[in-house]
Amino acid sequence: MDRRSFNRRMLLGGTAVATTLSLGPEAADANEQVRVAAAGGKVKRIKLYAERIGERWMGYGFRRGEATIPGPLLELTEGDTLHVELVNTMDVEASLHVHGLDYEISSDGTRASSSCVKPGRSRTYIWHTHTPGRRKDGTWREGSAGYWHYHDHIVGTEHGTGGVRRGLYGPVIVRRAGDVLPDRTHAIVFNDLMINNRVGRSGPDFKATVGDRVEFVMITHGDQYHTFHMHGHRWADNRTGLLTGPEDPSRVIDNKIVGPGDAFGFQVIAGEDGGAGAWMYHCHVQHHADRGMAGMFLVRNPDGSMPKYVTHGHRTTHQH
Ligand SMILES: [Cu+2]
Repeated sequence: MDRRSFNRRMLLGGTAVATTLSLGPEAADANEQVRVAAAGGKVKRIKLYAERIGERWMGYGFRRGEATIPGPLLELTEGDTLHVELVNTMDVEASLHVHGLDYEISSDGTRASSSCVKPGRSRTYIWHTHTPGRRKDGTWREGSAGYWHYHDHIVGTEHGTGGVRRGLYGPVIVRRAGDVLPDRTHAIVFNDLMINNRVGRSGPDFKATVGDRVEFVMITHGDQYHTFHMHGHRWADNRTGLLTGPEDPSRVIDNKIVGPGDAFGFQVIAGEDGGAGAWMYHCHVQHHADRGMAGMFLVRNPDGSMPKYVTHGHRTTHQH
């Protein structure tokens, strides 16, 4: 795990554990075993600051003056509870609204529920998660596990349109006990025609070495529909992005339609099939890609070498 992603992730309830999961007889080599999530059930308290970033942007951060876009990854395991004290250092009201988790109406983060935070004040939002199980009526209740996200719901309009546009959003991952843990996690947020609110003609690049288990959380905001595509890698279109075995019927894809409010995620083994290279990821709506909705998954060889590539944003001089 690289330092940057480690600092920006909150490990709740010790998800990084020594437990390993045997993938079957063909994975008998101990070095090939993966780390898996331990059982949840813990209560954790964190502070999140809503701040201005320069004149133009806003973001969430774990410490004053350290807000980022996207905000920090909040990682839980089913059964965990998270108390988030949101400190609003801005001169406008802000809030925190989460998708996918359990909360009472007082933690909804909306004007309608009077759960926003005035300038200079703070408020604690409480998020719960639960394991799957059978209801008394015999039907199956889903668990909280999934790739989710949080965002402001009050800046600009009662839907947080101004806050989301300026960068008040971030990823949430709820794992199920036993889920495979990645080496590192990156968030990619399509927000109108920006990726992670970067200006200019490109999205962020993400570095890895061949063989790394890399997780991506992909979130969409704004007014546009997109298609998220990654070169040289594929994933399963299910909760984890991983097939559970040879009988798993999930479709394997490398391109997915996404719209505002969506989140999904997946893990890949960097360069597993194609080796090292500057593997593009981009929106596959052509005029979105041409306007800069693209970045690189930079996968190096273990010896640090890398096939040559042309930096993205390079304008072609003629069309084919
Ligand atoms: Cu697009």
